[in-house]
Amino acid sequence: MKQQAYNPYLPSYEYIPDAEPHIFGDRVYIYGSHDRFNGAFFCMNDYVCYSAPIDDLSSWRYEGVIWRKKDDPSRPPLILKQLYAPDVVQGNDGRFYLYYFKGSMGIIGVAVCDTPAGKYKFHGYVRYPNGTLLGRNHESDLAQFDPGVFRDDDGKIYLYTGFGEKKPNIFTRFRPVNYHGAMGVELENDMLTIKENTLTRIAKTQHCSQGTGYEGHEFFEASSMRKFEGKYYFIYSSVLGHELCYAIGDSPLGEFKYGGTLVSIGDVGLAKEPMNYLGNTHGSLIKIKDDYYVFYHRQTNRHCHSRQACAEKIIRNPDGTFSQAELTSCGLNGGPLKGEGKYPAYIACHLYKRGEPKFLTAKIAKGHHPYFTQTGKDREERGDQYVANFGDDCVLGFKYFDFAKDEVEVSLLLSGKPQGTLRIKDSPDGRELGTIALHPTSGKEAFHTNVAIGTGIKALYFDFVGSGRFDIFELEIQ
Ligand code: FUB
Repeated sequence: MKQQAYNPYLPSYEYIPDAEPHIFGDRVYIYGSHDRFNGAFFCMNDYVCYSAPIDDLSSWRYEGVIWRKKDDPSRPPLILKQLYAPDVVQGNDGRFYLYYFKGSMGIIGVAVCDTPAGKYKFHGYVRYPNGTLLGRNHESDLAQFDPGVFRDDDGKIYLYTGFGEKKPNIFTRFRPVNYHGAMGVELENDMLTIKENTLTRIAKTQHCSQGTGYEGHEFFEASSMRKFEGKYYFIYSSVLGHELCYAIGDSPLGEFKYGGTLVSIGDVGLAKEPMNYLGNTHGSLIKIKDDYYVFYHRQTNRHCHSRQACAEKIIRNPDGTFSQAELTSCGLNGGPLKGEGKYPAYIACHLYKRGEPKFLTAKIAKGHHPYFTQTGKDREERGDQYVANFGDDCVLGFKYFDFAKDEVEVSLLLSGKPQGTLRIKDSPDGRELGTIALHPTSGKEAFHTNVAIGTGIKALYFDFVGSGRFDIFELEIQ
């Protein structure tokens, strides 16, 4: 029997941001960067891959390490070894090509493999027809970053990259300084050489957006291309960081018009205040069977180096536009979770302290803010992620459950020093369904009450009024 699928959809010890989903055969594969839990920088681990059958998106299989930092022949120093967001495309020779950004050199590396998730081998660097590497023309090149690759129905292969930085900083000083747009090129069949005269600017950055429709949501990073029903969708992370946006066009290098926001990791645009702590996000769109999904990453652990892969169903409208997807706990499940059973607290889709700034900053890291974390060090087993540091005016939300009974018992497993009242609601500021008096615990303790929830598809929210901080491990509905 199929299990239920949650957000994040991979094991809770897995920190994979920037995941690009692709269907090869009858499986969906994700290719992302690989954060180290509690790492000092982004992307400190080697690339790993996961895949799931397209008819069971709850069953993700670990495919192992597909590319290591040391597999690239150049040897950058220290942090410049990080492997940032990659992408994979199947070439016309049937092989699979992995594109990654060589941060230290500002260039794009390519590795190749006979299967979607085997051990990739170094293939070369993307270059102009005269042999100059893309990104090494410091005067004329656009800044390179986050390669996205796309194979059109006619077999032509395209590469998209770019960075919308305002001005050079310590991390960009090795790269070209032209931040005036994302760019696209067509590649030759060798998957490395740029076809003569195909370099085109795609989405607008803050440097060139006035009067274009991109204002306020200009391109920043995370280029990705998809095609649905003859329309081309350029997906990117905007200057706001916390959202994925799209631009729409009629050809792979054609003019792209701003389309809208696909998802925000704080539901900004849908909610009256950010419903999570915000940092960057990156991902893409995919159609799996009859449904469209947006893949993205969330932030955990009070800083931006422990990001996790999530996905939501998204509506493509008859006119080809997409409506912004809301954050849920049940993204790939195909519908709400059962309104009974035990659920880990880390599948909450909203977690924040009311009325406080929600950008991940040093203040958040030190302050009295709730967050997702795990015990111990980065590892590839024994996930035990939980909600830490919950307290007065903090909010924890799960969406959605399908309740079959009018009345259910709701129980939270927690530990810590709460002294006050936990309120159960159907939305962050909605109807109060019940309350539970909390007291300090010695170890983990379950607190429960009956609530008249009513049958149907509902959200469950918890907030706390009182003193003391506590950790939350599990939600149980009976
Ligand atoms: O994961 C490292 C960087 O953060 C990616 O390359 C960007 O797109 C952002 O997600």
